[in-house]
Amino acid sequence: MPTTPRPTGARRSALGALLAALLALAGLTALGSATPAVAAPSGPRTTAVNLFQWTWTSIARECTDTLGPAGYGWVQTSPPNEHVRLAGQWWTSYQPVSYKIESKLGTRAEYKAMIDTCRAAGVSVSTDVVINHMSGQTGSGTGWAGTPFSEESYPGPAGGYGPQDFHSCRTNIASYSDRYQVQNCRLVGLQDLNTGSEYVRQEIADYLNDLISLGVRGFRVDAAKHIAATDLAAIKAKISDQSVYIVQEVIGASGEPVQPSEYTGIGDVHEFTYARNLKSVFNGGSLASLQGIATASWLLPSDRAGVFVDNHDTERNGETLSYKDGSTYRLANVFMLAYPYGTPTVYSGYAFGNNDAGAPQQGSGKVDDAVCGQGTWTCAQRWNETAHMVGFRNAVAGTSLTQWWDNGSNQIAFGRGDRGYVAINRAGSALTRTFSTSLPAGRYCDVISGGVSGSGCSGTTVDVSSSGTASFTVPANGSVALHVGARSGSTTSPTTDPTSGTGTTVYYATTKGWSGYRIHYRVGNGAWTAVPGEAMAAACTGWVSRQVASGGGAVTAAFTDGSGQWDNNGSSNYTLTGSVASVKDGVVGSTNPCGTSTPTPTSTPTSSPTSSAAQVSFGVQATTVVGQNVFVVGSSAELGGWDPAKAVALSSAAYPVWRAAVPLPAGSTVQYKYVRKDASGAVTWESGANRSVTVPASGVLTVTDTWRS
Ligand SMILES: [Ca+2]
Repeated sequence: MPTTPRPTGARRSALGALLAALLALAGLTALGSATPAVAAPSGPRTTAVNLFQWTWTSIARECTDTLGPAGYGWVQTSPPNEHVRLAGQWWTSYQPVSYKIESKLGTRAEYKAMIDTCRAAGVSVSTDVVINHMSGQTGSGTGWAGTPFSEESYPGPAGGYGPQDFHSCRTNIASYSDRYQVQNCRLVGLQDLNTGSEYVRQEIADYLNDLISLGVRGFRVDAAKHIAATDLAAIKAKISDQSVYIVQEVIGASGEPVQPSEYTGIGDVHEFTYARNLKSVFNGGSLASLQGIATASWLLPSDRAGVFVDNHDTERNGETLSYKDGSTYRLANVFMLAYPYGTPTVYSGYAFGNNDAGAPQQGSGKVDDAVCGQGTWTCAQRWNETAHMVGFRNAVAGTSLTQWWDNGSNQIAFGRGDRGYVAINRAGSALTRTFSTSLPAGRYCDVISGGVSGSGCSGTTVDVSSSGTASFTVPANGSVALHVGARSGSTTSPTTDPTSGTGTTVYYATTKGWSGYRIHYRVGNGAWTAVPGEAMAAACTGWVSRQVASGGGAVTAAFTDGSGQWDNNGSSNYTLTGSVASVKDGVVGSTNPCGTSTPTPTSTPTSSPTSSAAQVSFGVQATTVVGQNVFVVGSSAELGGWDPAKAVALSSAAYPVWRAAVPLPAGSTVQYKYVRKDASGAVTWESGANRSVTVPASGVLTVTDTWRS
């Protein structure tokens, strides 16, 4: 039985070896410049979080409570299939016994429920898949789900493997300079599948397709370096949905024959050199050296690099920073999420002393549900340095590096277009200066010390002048991050362009009872949205809606729950035109089903006030540009409790008045304000004091306000 069953590839920490690795890679990346079409995470939500050894039930809850609201696009789970039954160690997850989805982390039903819950929260699920090998056990045993096995004999439940399905080399990899050994011999005792075999390739593809059928949208391929790239490409070709996101564990190291660049035609590749460099720089190097790394010749191209500060292997072998590095680790996460390079994965596991120690678990080996604030779970995904920086990354998506500043050493600052600005201070004393930003003038909330709270900030407030300058203090070993999605109540005037506010507000009836609703569409002959399309928001009872920037063109659309169920009008799709379109039970209409006329005074009230559905119809006159939408947010739960992510979408059917009716507790008084969101999700609050309204005892109260710039 291996005591260290995971590869470390390069076990080098000396700076000299690191530099040698960088130089070696410099000559190799040119070979990897061919970039065939490979699916990348769609939309601005591109950041993943690896909830290592979290149970499926825990992940589902975290998607709803934290990941979705924070703006994470993906959650990567630990391997979900049957593994060896040993109590204690985490790495049993990496010793497969069968492809039955049943593990110490939960059942198949729980995995499916987790996927559905996460997707309803806007978070796609990526699965860590172990397909290079089976277990490292040489005796006979019984797997977690009851499947019997012995060395090179894994009978099923379906298909299964016998000795003919394993590579003939039965010794351990002894030399990483020998390509044959790396890809055909045993990785620390793990029985190596013959991935050159058509039968084995199909067995693996069947497993991946089973996961896709449950709603999985991405794969992290474990030990990909130990599978020949040609074998992995052949397996990928058998996948039922070629749009799934793939990121591969190929640990780059100096002088080795197998290099990450061989795998970029299949999907993204985890960029270990980047993570090692972050450790070197943040632990005594110079942060100023990070300025140009987005195009560094010794790193993979940005659009092929899966980047991370640490993962479950490197936090144990010391190759990278980890939670044990405290504020330094947090600063490295801020940098990764602020800087425009690669597709990031935030890592979150549990505190450990012994490298083999598993997550908190029961005597049977079944892992306990993770609860933040209890036990050893780090819950790093909830830190402001991660969760709020995911919001930053979403807000600045698509922008370039601007306004780089450094002190020649360990204090740096930079902007992302005119949408964000960050300052990182890896020095032992505070940094106070006037920074030059490209941000619009206004009052911003530092999202590291806090964030937007009501009409103000819960942490530090920073004013940006009309010339873009901002004077503030960055704490010792700390950071400050500002972005246009986190501005305080008084902001500059929103951009207005009344002539371009032509869109189509699409309503869809919720008669299907789906857990979530998305619209997948294109305008005219333009490009389709990335599958599964864009989320629709609750509009009024029985309806969801989304404004499509149609510019007056016809919209071709289908609707989905985001988890495999579709309404595509019997394969004909729906054609939607005009400023308002509704779809209910296959019928297209052109009126706003949530429309609220001025209420007629009820002449004969007969219903009991206690059972009445009192509503306030919130309306605000606001001019917008294409892609912007207007929401109402307020003090009550129905109005999102001041959380812009939970604000109620208003309809533009009567543009320039945006309106929606919201059921509220009869007779209560609520405070509210209007916010705009642009296409990237950036939030702008209207200025001034909170508004207030007293909900009637019954019926609908209509208010019509004017946006305060
Ligand atoms: Ca292999």
